[in-house]
Amino acid sequence: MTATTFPAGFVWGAATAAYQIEGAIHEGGRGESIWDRFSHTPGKTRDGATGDVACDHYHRWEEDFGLLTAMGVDAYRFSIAWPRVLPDGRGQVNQAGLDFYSRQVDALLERGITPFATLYHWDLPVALEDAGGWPARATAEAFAEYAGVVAQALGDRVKHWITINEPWCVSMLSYEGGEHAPGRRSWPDALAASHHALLAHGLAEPEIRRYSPGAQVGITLNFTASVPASDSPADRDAARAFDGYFNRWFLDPVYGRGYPSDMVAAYLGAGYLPEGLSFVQPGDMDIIAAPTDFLGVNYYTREVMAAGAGPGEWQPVRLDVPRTEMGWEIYPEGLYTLLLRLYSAYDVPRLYITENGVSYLDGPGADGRIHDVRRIDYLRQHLAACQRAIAAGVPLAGYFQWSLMDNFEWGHGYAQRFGAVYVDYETQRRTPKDSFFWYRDVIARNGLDG
Ligand code: IFM
Repeated sequence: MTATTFPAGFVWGAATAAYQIEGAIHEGGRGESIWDRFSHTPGKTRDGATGDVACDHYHRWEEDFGLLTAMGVDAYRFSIAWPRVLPDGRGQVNQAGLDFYSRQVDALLERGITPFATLYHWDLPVALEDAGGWPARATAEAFAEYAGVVAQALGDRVKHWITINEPWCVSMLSYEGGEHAPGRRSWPDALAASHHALLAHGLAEPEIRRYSPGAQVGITLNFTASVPASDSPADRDAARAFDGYFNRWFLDPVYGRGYPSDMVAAYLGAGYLPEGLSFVQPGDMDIIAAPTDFLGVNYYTREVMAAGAGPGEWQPVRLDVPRTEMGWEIYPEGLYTLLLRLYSAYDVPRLYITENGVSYLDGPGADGRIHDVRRIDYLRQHLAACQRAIAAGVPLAGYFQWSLMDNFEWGHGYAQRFGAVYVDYETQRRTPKDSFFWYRDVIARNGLDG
């Protein structure tokens, strides 16, 4: 490995998620998901956007796989829509749904592309939400059944599995922040949901291993670097509390440390745990901490934190710095320090960046091309951070660019564009952006330019 190349065998990939690209919500026997209901509720998404059609990937996946081949990726990270497989969340299996993914897996393997399957990227069947959703323990148990069904169907060919994508979003953003489906606003619900999302991961793992011998199984967490606004003890405490809320609350249990005691105390003090940790049953923490083969890391940005109104509270500080279309600061150093921390403090045996990328709205210019130079710059800086981390000994095994193509960005609808491929939603025409070709060249040379 030179200063600009990556280790031999480094896995280069691109990522998507079912609800963000598939569309065809009423086809192939698919059931309703919480995102169907949420996006169809007035006022929940920008311009009332829904995933009804999205990128129409359900019908165009072969064309989209052609893009993967043109990009030259080693691997493709996609998610399986739970309501396509089990329209009511549990019970009756929809064979057409399984077949849809089975065909895709075969097609990927024929192209020499390794499938990385995510089992949950937020499209919970509504029947399960109506029965209590993630705050209910039964949802974790249902997830384990679902994982077994999918692993039984695909586990002979899929050997890389991600159980849950971003449990912080599954719980905090969805059950307390109200910004994501199902849009609830309750701390007790969010904290119970966080436990059950982690438990779901732990319960699913043996199911996957049973039907997918030799598979690598992991979970994907999203991390936001938390940096104090000043060196004052109060600001440092605030940054530590935000880190506890966003990062450690999920990371620590997966790596056998249980829920961080400072955060348990803070949540108890704030009245967010009226019944304490009553949702934690004997044995749960061992199930959650069962050894995984890798950790999936999603990283985009940092938050700068100052002391909030009360002890352990934080207040984000908005620095006057360049930001992406999402309003997120570009902070590649945070990826480097995160990777080092995961390796040195948590002893993570293998890491994949399962998402990293950026939204900019660049569209076709007069020459018909999309000169998204800012995306190239963002990706280059973050890949350089990866490279530094690898040089420092971090066992980073791969990188998945988010996202293969522009898609439904949740509450932001279609007003954000994270893709390496531009999607014209009127015509569904796909146009690779300059960053697509740049990334293709990085992959081909297994390294950065210069
Ligand atoms: O689009 C999302 C993705 O679904 C989960 N991680 C963050 C991305 C950008 O917001």
